[in-house]
Amino acid sequence: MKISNTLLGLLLSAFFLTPQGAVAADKKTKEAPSARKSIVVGFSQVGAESDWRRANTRSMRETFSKDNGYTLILRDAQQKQDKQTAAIREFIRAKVNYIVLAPIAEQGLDEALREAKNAGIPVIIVDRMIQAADEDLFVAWVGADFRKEGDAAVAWMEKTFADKKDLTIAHLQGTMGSSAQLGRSEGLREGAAKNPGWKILLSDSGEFTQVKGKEIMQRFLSENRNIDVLYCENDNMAFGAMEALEDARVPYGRSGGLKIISFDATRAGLEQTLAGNISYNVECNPLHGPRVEKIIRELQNGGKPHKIAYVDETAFDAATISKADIDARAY
Ligand code: GZL
Repeated sequence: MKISNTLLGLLLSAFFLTPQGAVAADKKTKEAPSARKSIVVGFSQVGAESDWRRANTRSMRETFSKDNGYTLILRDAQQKQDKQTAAIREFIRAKVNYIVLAPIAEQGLDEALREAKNAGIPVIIVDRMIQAADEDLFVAWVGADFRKEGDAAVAWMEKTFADKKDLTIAHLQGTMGSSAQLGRSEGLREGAAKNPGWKILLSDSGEFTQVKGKEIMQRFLSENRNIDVLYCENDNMAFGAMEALEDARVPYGRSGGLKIISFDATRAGLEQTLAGNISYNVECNPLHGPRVEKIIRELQNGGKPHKIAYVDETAFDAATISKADIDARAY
């Protein structure tokens, strides 16, 4: 009995061929990994303004990979908050399973986060904090204790300048209103209040970028060259400040003169610390990917993750850092 091609085609598609023509995994073989329903994560990232930020993005991309069972939708806000609001709304429309947010500033996202909550999408905050009107607008936060970072820098200043009655400080701040800037600046302000001889003569924001850090340092130097300490709220602004100091032939670091304190302890920042150009560098760990994944796994299993989780951090002194310290670093 001759079976027509059409009938044969119908028989095959009924039993073996999926509509796309791929052979369906039969019941006996393990489910094909790519067929396992991947968890869709929408990640709104601050930008790409610094080495720290790029290391943070790398950590998230490496963790939320296809091979690990995820689909990552990453949106770079280019340090503009309205882009973060738009990204959160895009994720809601896309019905992602989780929203991860690295907020630019502490205020201004409540409305979008409330929409995410009403859509039933859990929000995890990483890195900087938000001052949400309603604590339930996010399920968990993981990041650094920025005030503690500032206190570590102040403790080093108190030890290093114990015999210096008067101390002139220039303060290069990060993005105003970000938790990193608020905490690190508060640490310095409290330190100056405890040490009457400390004077914060110059202060302005370099937006955590190298270009702006150089520009602000140039302005500082045009106003006052008698600076003992530059308290710089991240490595990239410190790199810009060093360019300005070199252009102005102002000595700094091991060669005497101005001492630079920095934050982040990125690889490039630690190389400058090893060289003695940065005198003290306070770590701010960017490897949040695995920590966020642990929170998602807990939620997937019906668990209740800690609302607030601080990362462990250390600091590096130019007087004691070694090449081995840098080689041992994961970023
Ligand atoms: C700190 C992070 C800051 C870094 C900067 O957790 O928010 O933003 O210190 C980065 O390098 O731009």
